[in-house]
Amino acid sequence: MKPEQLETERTLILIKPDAIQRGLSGQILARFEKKGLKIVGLKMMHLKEAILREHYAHVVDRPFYEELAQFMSSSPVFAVCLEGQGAVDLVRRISGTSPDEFGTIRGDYSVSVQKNLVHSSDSPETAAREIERFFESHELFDYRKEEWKHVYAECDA
Ligand code: IDP
Ligand code: MG
Repeated sequence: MKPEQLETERTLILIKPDAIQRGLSGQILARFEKKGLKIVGLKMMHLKEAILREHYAHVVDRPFYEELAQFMSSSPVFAVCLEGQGAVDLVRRISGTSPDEFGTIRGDYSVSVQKNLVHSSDSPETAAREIERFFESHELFDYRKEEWKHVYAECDA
């Protein structure tokens, strides 16, 4: 399978402050890398109020929002853009949605509904908006991932 023949998509993760404080960022990133996803953008950012209000607009009126905003701005995060076939759904499933979902990042390393280590985009439309929110176009890299010929088969195209 030639990497350029694949139809891939991009998604966004945030490795949250609790993951960095707990020394788990490498292990978290490794889970996505080991599944064959390509890192096309990666940066450390200290999130401030404006970007958090935009990113968490869907929960801004919830009672936990202030605590969430404090947590997410308490120390830096890693914003990472990942690419692969069906990447949005795949990355969301590797991340998990609750601390009870063993075998996922949240299930294996977290116990909190808030301090849950990793954000991942929940649909292709959200992913496109979130990638634009966290990355300038020149911060995203188009390159050939040689490993992909060992990751995908022709019948997967
Ligand atoms: P998601 O991260 O699984 O997509 P969302 O519902 O989009 O979950 O919520 C965004 C973030 O808000 C969660 O990742 C978590 O950190 C926090 N959060 C969600 N629900 C609660 C809650 O009930 N209490 C406290 N924090 C919450
Ligand atoms: Mg969400």
